[in-house]
Amino acid sequence: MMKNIAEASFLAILIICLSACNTQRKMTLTGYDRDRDNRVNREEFESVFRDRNTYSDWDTDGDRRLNEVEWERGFNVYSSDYNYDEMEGFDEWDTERDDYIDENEFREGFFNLFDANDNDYLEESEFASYQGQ
Ligand SMILES: [Ca+2]
Ligand SMILES: [Ca+2]
Ligand SMILES: [Ca+2]
Ligand SMILES: [Ca+2]
Repeated sequence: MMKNIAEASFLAILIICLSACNTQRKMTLTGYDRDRDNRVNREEFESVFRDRNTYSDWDTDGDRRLNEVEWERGFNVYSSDYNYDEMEGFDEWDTERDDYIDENEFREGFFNLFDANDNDYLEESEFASYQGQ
């Protein structure tokens, strides 16, 4: 009897561990996919940036906006895997045309960059390219 209980608890622990491990591996998207539709919309994407402090990492002089130098350096340092030539330029991201990328433009720029199929959602494969940073 004791043996059965021990076996059962062992199995239970194993199952919990396995599902926890799975969840962790899939955290990349599910952690941010609040409405659980298996894709990340612009609103959900916002929290990715908040969690990671990406914008402040790029904003090296801390004035809460990115000039072109900071923007280019950011890509070189943090997104070296990206082919710079394929990216939209600084001017494309600066939709308000004030020569700075504010946090909103930054997020939008990244979202558009990752949303390879332009459907306004980041699917797991698209999102994974961000996680690879
Ligand atoms: Ca979602
Ligand atoms: Ca700055
Ligand atoms: Ca701007
Ligand atoms: Ca997409």
